Amino acid sequence: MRFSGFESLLDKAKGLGRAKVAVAVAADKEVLEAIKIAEKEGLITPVLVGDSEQIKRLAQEIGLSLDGAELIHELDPEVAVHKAVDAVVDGQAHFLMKGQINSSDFLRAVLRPVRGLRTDRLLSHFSAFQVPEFSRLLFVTDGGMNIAPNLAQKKEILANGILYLQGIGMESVNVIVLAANEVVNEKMPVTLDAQALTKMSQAGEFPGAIVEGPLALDGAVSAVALKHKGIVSRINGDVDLFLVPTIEVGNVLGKSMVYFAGATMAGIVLGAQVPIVMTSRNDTSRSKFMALTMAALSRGL
Ligand code: COD
Repeated sequence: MRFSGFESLLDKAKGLGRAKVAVAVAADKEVLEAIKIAEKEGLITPVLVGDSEQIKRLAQEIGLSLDGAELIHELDPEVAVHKAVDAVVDGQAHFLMKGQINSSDFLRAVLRPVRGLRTDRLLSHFSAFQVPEFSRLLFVTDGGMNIAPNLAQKKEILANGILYLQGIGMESVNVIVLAANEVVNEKMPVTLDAQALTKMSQAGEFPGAIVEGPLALDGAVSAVALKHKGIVSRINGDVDLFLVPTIEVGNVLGKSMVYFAGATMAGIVLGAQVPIVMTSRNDTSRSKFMALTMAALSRGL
């Protein structure tokens, strides 16, 4: 099963009932607009942590009712993130969302050694893209958390992504380990890692997924490109998930889809005790709402 677009994720998430989401540094119009839509769709009730006067003013401006919401007043953004993590750890909220705060500061609070949200898994960023003219959602990992993962970390990042996609209903996942070309070359260490991951996949280490690489972007999405290059690929242009070599590649790939191709992006963090919504501060309210939907869907995985 494949997801044709975000609406199909939303349909699935609606069946799960409401969850409480703690929003770290919530005084932001796009964040609150996303909360408003998610609340209306029956997905969430919010715990809004931040400058409560500003939150109330913005809520009034966009017509968000705060009747069912909890407000935790905190003016200092760094302290607000910790209070939002506290709310999750203390069972006041089922998951966490990043608001108007820098990603690294947000993630450091998530990873704090005492009363943090770590597990025995590596945490990794995972994003979904709805690209106009594309018949299915595309997924990218990790363009937001792990900076330059080594082979063992790439394996964990991949496992997180595959587990998520299988958990939300995709029985088989086509993964391309992205590189600049298809030839394994020791001067390009990314290609060596890609080859190693492909071998692991062939040995059955990623059940329910086909992992192939190294492959360049064109061969990942186009059977015509593969034919021109004379490359045989089991995935044959039908990629679901891109494993990128570094955070920069993931970030540029994602933002290219958004800015050059008009895609909508939604990002979450996997591998923590609870789902975490982590979108870019520049993302639209629709992006943030879709990320909330993705996180809501992953409850219980
Ligand atoms: N999963 C689990 N534990 C982790 C992870 C992870 N992905 N990363 C670090 N840890 C643990 C380490 O094992 C260690 O115990 C502790 O956390 C601190 O590790 P450091 O010293 O490597 O971590 P930091 O605090 O310097 O950096 C961790 C960040 C996640 C903050 C850092 O990697 C980062 O800034 N990533 C990029 C975020 C970003 O800018 N994204 C932009 C796109 S929106």
